Amino acid sequence: MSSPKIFCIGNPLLDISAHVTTDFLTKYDLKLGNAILAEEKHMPIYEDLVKSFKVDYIPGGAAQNTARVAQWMLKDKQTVVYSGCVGKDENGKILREATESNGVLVKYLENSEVPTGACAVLINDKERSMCTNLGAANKFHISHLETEEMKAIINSVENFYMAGYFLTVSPDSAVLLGKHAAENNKPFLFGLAAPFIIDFFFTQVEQLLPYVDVVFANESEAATFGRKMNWGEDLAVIAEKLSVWNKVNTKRSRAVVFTQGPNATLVFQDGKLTQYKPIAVPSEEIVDLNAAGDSFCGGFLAAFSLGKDMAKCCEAGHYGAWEIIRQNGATLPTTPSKF
Ligand code: 26A
Repeated sequence: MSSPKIFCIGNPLLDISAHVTTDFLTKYDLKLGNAILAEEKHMPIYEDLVKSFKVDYIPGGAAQNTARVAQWMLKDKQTVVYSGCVGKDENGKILREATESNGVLVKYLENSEVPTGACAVLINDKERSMCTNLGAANKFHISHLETEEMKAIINSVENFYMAGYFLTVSPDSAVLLGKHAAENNKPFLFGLAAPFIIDFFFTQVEQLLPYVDVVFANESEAATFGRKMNWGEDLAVIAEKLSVWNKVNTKRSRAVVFTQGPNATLVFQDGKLTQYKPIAVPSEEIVDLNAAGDSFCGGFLAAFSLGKDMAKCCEAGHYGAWEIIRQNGATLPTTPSKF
């Protein structure tokens, strides 16, 4: 066991995953490739899903997936710490057991009033649509990071990772960690997570980005960000502008990392664009693309925490994604990482 090096924070969710018909997606007005927060009209979906299809319960939550993949690739137990809020219930226990059994040091806040959050993952022809009822995850509070135990962990870790989804819950916690990272010259890595975060939580994104050293986005998040900033449509141009946009810690240049599914990953840093090819995955080997982005970030984070260069970090990210898209949801392979 080593002392934790990477701090991840997010919304711990239990994924209720099923292969569904397009009629089911239409019934709840859900689109493939999208992730949303459940509104009143979506609430019956969780029961309906269990009644109508064969479901799998899989530990989820974007940053928790990233934490588990990074830990699996780093092997040395408790290199990764993960925090977020769960309910005091069976689903909270399931998440804790799953994440701890992967070797992650779990430091949940627990809430006795609200059940653990759930995410309906609706798969259709390998694409997915996600509908999240945050539940207890929405009860995360900055005071949890101000306990002596958590302060000691935050002071001792070397890297921070968060997905944009957490900005819907506790943006002040995000900024607290961002400031700590910048003041102590520790890297802060951040995934934009979903277009709706950029569309509807842009103020929070703008508040956090100055502290961010590595930004991850897929092509649709990158394009949404570009539109929001009036930076046009060209991903290379958006990456270039974002790489120098509002940065607090000037001791580190910002790397902007845009994944594009099977196409080359674009990286813009220090005035230079570089492209890295992912591992080709024949379509018959793909189980589903759920958590592909999270696992790219997990692999990248693992290599990054070991001080590897950008080529190696992207190679590790591609490897993480390659493994996870050949599994159901964010399920880790039972075999050790080959990285
Ligand atoms: C706030 N929202 C909507 C969310 C999420 C989320 N994780 C945190 N917050 N909506 C979906 N996810 C997770 O994304 C993973 C796939 O990338 C799902 O739980 C799923 O495991």
